[in-house]
Amino acid sequence: SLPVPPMSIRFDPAGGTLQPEGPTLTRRMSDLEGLFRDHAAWEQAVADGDPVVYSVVSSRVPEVERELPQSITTIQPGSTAGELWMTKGHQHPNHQGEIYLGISGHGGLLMFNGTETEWVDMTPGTIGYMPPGWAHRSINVGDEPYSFLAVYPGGAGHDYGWVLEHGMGRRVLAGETGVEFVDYSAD
Ligand code: M6P
Ligand code: ZN
Repeated sequence: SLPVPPMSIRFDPAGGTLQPEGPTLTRRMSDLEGLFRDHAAWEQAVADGDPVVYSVVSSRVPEVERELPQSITTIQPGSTAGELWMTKGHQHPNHQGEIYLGISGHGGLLMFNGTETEWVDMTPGTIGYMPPGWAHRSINVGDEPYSFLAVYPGGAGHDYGWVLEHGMGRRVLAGETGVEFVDYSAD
């Protein structure tokens, strides 16, 4: 990838785009295999139109060592068998930190270091900090799309296998009066 010059990057909330724009990723329900507690409900959701769960628009800053890429993720509101819609979640292979900034909607940042879990409630203006070694997943806990900015080291990488193997410590469910947490050990 080519180096980029110093620049200003604009986010257009209405269009959900960055200018100048970089790569865009769309994750549908079928891309979240093995992540929801209720496998049959997940399969049914895939069969029922395979909805878009979230999208990630990135700037042109490349994901390479010493660069500082950014992206904006928008998670749609929804739940599958009571489990709120979420990102896949990942660990950074070389344990590097990352920050998120809430832009719109209401979400949460679930972090897991293999032993402990942490939850950061994310509203517009909240900066969530992920220390090195904490896997992270974002969840939409509201009834409108939840968008946040991510800024991360270009060499951080995405280890999705770690989450499939270790889980995220807790699951985030839509309860009667708000968000409810259950341990993965309850699966
Ligand atoms: C944030 C950042 C990205 C990540 C995206 C979606 O924007 O952390 O690096 O790719 O969220 O999360 P995931 O990769 O877990 O699907
Ligand atoms: Zn990350």
